Amino acid sequence: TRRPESTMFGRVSAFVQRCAVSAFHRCRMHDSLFQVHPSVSEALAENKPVVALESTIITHGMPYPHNLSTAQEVEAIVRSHGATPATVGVLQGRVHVGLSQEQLHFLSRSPASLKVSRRDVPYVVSKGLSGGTTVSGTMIAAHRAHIPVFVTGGIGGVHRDGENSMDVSADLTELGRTPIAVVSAGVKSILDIGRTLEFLETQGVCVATFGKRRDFPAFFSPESGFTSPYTVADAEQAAELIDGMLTLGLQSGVLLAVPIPEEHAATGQLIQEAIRTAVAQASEKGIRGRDVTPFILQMVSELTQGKSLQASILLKRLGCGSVTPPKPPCLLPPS
Ligand code: PSU
Ligand code: MN
Repeated sequence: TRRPESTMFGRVSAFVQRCAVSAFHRCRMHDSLFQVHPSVSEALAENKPVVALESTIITHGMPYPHNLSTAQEVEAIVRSHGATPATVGVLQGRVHVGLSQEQLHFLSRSPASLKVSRRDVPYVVSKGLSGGTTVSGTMIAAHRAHIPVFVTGGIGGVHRDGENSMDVSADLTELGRTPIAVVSAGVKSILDIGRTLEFLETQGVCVATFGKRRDFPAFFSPESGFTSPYTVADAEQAAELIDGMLTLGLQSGVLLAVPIPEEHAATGQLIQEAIRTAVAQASEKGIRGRDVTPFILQMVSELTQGKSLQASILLKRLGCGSVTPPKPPCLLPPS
């Protein structure tokens, strides 16, 4: 008779068994792989509002020190509204929900940070690496910490030509499988917004624009040429929508799209046009790969500088106003 290990099935099952035993011991050893900051757990225990925040913007969206000051500024805004910020990130293999000042500093200066989406979680954790969580990575951690609301800038979407490349952000599938309300300024117009909305429908994501307008916003612009299936007039209606998602036990999320405020719309338009020009110029000049982002940044900065002081201030705040190309890439061009 053949020993079980000599058959293919035997070898596979022995391997799986070893993995399971090892994973079990690792789990017991590393209860601390998932860390919730005391300020966050206290707020949650007292039923106080908590807002989750992502960190890819810190690690891959802006250069230091703009990334740090922006992260601190956003946390301060959350606090000024009486809520507790919970910035999510992975530090040396541990998933953190809520970061201390030291941890924010660490993440904003850590050059080896990875961009952590759902698929990256097992790797960064097992290797003890650090990274900024994308919308999908942040949703996973927020859900595990029982935080239902998460605020970000722009979410990922279906890329242009995505019907061929299949470059569809994991943010969209995450919204389809995790009951979190993601509040964002919509989807950047460099993406295929029409297909993004179609895909969100397929995934069962409830999309609503906040305010009076039905338009689905495009980050820099209050309109994208597409409409949201729904609108919520105010915070109370938004809360009712989230309540509906949670009490019915839906396993899918909500996307609340908040358009750029009226007073910034003109500036946003200016930046968007500059981006469009820069992207066209880059492809015309045959600029490729890692040179694309610095080229676009430089050109957007030049194009907007003279035209509007407000635009350059906004760009500076986004970390894109510097003439020396920042590295890692800023959040303006395609990620
Ligand atoms: N879109 C933006 N700015 C960003 C991102 C997207 O306008 O910074 C970041 C977010 O963290 C988002 C991620 O979750 O990129 C999506 O990346 P990908 O397309 O590779 O899924
Ligand atoms: Mn992608």
